Amino acid sequence: MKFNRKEFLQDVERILHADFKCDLKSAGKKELYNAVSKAVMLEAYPAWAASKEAAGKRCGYFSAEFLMGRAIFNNLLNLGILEEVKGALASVGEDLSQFEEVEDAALGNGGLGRLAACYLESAASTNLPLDGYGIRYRYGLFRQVFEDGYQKEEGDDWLRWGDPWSVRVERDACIVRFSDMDILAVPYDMPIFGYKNGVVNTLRLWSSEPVRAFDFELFDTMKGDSKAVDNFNATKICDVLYPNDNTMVGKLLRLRQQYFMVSASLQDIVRKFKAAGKDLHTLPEAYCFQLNDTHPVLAIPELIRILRCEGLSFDEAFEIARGAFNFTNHTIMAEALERWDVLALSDLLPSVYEQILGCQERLEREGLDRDRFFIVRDGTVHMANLAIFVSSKVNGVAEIHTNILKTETFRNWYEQYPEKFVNITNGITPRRWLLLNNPELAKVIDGKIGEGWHTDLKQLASLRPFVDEILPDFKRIKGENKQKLAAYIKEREGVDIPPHFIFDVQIKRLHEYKRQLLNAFSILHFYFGVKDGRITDFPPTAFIFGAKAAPGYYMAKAVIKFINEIAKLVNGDEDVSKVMRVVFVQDYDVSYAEKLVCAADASEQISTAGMEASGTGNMKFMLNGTVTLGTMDGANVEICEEAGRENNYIFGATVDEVNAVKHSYNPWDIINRTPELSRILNTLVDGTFSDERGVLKRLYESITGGYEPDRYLVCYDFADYIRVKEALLRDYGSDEFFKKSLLNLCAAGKFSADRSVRDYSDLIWHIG
Ligand code: 26Q
Repeated sequence: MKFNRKEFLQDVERILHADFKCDLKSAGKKELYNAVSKAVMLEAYPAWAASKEAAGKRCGYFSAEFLMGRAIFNNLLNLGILEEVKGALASVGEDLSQFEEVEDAALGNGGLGRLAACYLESAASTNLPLDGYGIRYRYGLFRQVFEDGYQKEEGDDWLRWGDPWSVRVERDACIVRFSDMDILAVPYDMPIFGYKNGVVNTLRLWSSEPVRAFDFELFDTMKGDSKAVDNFNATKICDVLYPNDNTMVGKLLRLRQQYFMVSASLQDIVRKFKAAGKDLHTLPEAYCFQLNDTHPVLAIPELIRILRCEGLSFDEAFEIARGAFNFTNHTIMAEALERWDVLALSDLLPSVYEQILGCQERLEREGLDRDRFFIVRDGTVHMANLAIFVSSKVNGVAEIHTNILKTETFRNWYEQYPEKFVNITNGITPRRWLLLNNPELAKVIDGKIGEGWHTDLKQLASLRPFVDEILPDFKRIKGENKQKLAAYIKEREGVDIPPHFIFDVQIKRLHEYKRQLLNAFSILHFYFGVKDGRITDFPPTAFIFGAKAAPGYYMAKAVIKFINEIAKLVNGDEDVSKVMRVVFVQDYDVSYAEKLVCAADASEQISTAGMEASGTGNMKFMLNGTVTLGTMDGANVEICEEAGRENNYIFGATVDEVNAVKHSYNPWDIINRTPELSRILNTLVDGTFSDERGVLKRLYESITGGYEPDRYLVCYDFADYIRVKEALLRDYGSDEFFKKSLLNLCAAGKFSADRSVRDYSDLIWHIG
């Protein structure tokens, strides 16, 4: 984008006058943020309008979550005006970095939502016509604070800072009908700027409003048969994001949210398609839709319903749906697979349910065995089965994950439709996850191999011959990033972390299968070792955690309490704190992640093998030059393929081993012959830690007792984890170690989301 400092500042000034009744001299932080952002929007409008009108097939990425993070810096970077705006503001005595206080847009939980955000950015940057469709939650993912070591949740009022990057497009509003109420859906469009290429795609987020308060004319033309309109409940639909990650909640409001977003999106798309005078049978030539897990799968029966209202037969509508939809699975965890009660669904959405039954009937007509293939069975609608049956393509998100889908989770379906299943390994955008969060390191890379890697990450491989040469710069920059992070942690958490310590980092949602507990056990192992004098010369290490637990996930919250208690013990111990620190940072989010991944020395990716579909945090660390301490799970497998297993720290049971032992496994066999482990376990029940609510006791029981003790094989992998973690900590500091870290960076090319969206386009969408 062209940039003229004088005109830009004039725009800012004029917006301040009109919207805030102030000027550059008197504007507060919030006013300045809004005016600066709006001034950029003014400049970017022509490109946005032009992109919208571009001919050719487009893909709609349907997702209940978009975890966008902070927009301003990314937008300025992609428009190529980051330094210019910084300079312009400096010339009037303002610091661009003051906007680091602006709220993250956290309209997502974790990996699935962040992936959607990375894909939008990468699609725009690779000139692919991909638009996001989702919900404009009034409150995003809760903010987390610790009180006495327990997680407490607070509302996330992300609009507090205003929303200058969205435009309310009232002319595209439409009505979504439930059996008990009609709701007005109003879209807010956010521009998605490609990296220095002039492309602007759109993220369209729907907001719910009462119909009555809106436009009676529109209301009448769309409805005809006026019935009572529920004013009170309308906004409730988009009130808040459900804070679950890899678990399903069967709440009716969640079902309303899902239908609300897909119905509005499809009505809008079909309406425009018809208005352009096109034949509905050709819809799949102009549009395809990617279903981000099962959350938007109601789009399938909804499209069929809409087409039938347009006069098409069920089979005609079905063929169009089959041509347009594709489905991504993100999890094999049984508790996350969506199922809805037939009575609830048919009661709320009778005509949608009718189409679901139509799909089940069609399945039987196609001769599929009812016992092995079903969408509706035993009073339950199985959303993944509906998605697989109707979609053209079904994909997993890493090689190992797709293989598990084929051989286990969806084995029947794979045998029936082998050609439907494809793998698309996840990726991350290198703009946010290296250029923006680690600009100094990016500059060093530019200096050696030029800037081509910004949009062609495979070029990082050509950095390999320079690894020795840039080692001093790499070490220095990592050191500076660690210093900055330590200062930030001191400010936010009040915890001192000496920057020369090894930074061992585990940041991700809190889930038993991700095994933060295994990490916690290892810390106690080191603590006792140092305390008892068994471990001498322990390499000084800071163990850093960041994670939110779903508010209703008892065990996850217990793990947070446990780690906070360990932190208190370790940091408060005069002898041990010389070589160990533990901190669980509060309210971990995208912006915190940006600071953590560039300052880490070790990336903890320690899920039970077979359970983490892919992981994308692992890629972010790798791209910033960090070794992985991990299991052979998810994308870790491919990270090792690319970077060399010898350059990472791999431990633990493999998927085959997990499958072989899980049925006969008894943790006591291990605990009984490992006094060390039994001592660690006992801290949960022997008064070492304060446990007035008894949560640690329950944690103890989850490992040692019940129907399936130690489900996630924490005890099973304990010894090997310690062995490999010790090796990592001992290796740290040598040139060998830093070389390993850098070699990971050089090998990160495959994990660019640019490659992922290109794969989607080549194998599935056929756009651009
Ligand atoms: C379902 C029904 C009702 C309420 C909530 C949900 C729900 C919400 C979120 C179910 C699952 C999720 C999130 C899943 C998720 O984030 N999966 C992660 O996806 C990443 C991107 O593909 C992978 O890298 C991770 O391995 C995977 O855990």
